[in-house]
Amino acid sequence: MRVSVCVFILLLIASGLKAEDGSGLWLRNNFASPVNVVGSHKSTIFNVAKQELLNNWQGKENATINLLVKKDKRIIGDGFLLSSDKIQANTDLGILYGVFELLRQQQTHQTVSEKVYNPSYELRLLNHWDNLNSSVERGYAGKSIFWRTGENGLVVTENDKRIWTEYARANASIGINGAAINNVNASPDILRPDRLERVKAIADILRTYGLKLYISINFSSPKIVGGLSDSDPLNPEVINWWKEKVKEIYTLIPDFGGFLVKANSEGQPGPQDYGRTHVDGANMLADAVKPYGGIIMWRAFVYSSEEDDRAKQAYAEFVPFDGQFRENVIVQVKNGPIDFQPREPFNPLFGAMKKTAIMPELQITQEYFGHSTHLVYLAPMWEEFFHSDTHQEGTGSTVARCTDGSIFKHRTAIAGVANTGTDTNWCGHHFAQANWYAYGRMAWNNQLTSDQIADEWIKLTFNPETNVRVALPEDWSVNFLKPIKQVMLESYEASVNYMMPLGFHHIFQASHHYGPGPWWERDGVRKDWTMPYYHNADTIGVGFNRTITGSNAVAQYHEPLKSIYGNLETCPEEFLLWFHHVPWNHKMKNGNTLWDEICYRYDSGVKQVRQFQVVWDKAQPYVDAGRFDAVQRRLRTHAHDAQIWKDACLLYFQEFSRKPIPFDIERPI
Ligand code: GCW
Repeated sequence: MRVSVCVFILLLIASGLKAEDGSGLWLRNNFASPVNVVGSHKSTIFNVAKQELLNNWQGKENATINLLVKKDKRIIGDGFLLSSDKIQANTDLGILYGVFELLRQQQTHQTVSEKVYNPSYELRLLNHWDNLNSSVERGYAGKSIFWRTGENGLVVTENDKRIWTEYARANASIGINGAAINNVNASPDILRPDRLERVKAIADILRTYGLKLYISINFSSPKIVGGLSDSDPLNPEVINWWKEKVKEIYTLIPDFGGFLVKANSEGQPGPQDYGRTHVDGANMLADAVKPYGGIIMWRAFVYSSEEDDRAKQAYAEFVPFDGQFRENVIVQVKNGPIDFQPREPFNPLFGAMKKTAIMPELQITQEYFGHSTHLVYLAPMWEEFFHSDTHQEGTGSTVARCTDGSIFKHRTAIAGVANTGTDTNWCGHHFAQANWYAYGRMAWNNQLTSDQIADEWIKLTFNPETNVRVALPEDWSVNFLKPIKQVMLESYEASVNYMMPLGFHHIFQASHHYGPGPWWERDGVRKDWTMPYYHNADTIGVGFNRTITGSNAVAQYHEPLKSIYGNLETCPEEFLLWFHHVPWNHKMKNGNTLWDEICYRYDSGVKQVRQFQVVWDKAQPYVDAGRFDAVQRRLRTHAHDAQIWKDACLLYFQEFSRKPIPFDIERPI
């Protein structure tokens, strides 16, 4: 009996169940044609590249492909030159990336033409907010893939290795070359020898696909782990402790990437605890890792309740330090000045710190986008961010150009907060895989469009031809690809509409950040952790006055933005309530009053999600049952949540506007 169950399970696996459960991500090819691969180089990565080509070739049968590691000035870093019969790169990793690009073009039916592909950023990282007890902060896809609990939690199993290998492969396929594998709210325990052994085991596997390993550290480690009397960055004993610790790490992991640090932020310890500065803290660590080529990513996510406006603090604290950080320090800045909100203007630190390497931090995990329940494709938001013009070095100083080395010649890097976990499909929602994919693609090339990336991802992920070798239905492009891409492209704006249109921000229910909570406040809770702080609704109007008559956060933006944002008439409407406290009767560009416009925006968000349901239902013939049902179920909850957002926010704000809602509000049946 038991034997037959096993056989049955094996058969299921062999018959492609793996592809249907979503675990194959966008790497779902199940067959290959023969190909001759010419070229050799003694390295694991080179061999991995060769094997990938042999295992997945879908071009002409018995074609010949040359893999050539040879310096060429046109090729930068781990970039590559691709043509129909050759991949050339300066490094083995470049060859691997070239292989994946070639396979992608085959699987998406493109004609391969000769072209150089260079990365926008030198370092393209994932940040995992994984705790050592296996939970994941803001993780919605199961437990940590790196950390387990229990008596044998630190023992490296075959299953661990398999997951880490698949993880590394998926990342390499989209150009990601580094991972910080523990939460920025860091447990000091990561630096204890038994944990470092596990870190080494992970590094050994990630390396085979060209990923460097980084860890987040707790600034109080010298005191907590090392037993010193303090962790003052200017204390010679502390300096020495870090030096010794770094030596220990590099003995285990010679190509270790460096440290990610959240200091003096949300209660985390930091140099300010000892009257020192971010520069003192970051430079001390930078000196410790420097002999080994390591880097320090120092986060600028700082705010306190004493400030009149949380949005101003990072700029105020960091800009005065411009030019004082060591060359191997990179200041890591979230895309917006508050905190990964549905829509924020770019953080004014971008372009403003000219003598410091600045790296963007994006959030892939959907902390503020309905977790793993809502279907939200985030690439349009990132596209908007990259293209935002800071004007810092004249017109065209986009965030992309300020951070990718085009304007300022520093090290370049980018980080995305990962959405992976132990869920079979890695990300909880099948469409959340697209955000991991899109992040990697944009980190490689910050000029790719969200449209192109969605197109690629759908073809790779849902094309039945690449999954289980059935012929592509003739109407697939019209009836599946096109409408589903449309859903993805609209989904970001839809979620802004039903959650926080017109510049509203942080009106989430506290702590879990899932549903609405514009009313949320408690006695004794710091003000910037209550929600009316962000919307300031009263009988006159609503919104945060960040103009010269308010907090004057607009002054942190370079002209002409300062004036454009600062003036009610010129401020883009999507940021209206971000920068202004606006009267309910204010006339919008389309003639509606602000109040009516708020109502219509919320309503249109709900309608959009309901339309997504209609589109998905029609997609049924083109999707396997498992993934179809999973997405359909989630869309049902998504639509219901959108309606709750609309009703809750409108009924709440109506207490202040005292105006009728221009349509019937929905009530639970
Ligand atoms: O958005 C907030 C999150 C915290 C997170 C913090 C940060 C890791 O709610 O969970 O902590 O940002 O980015 O440090």
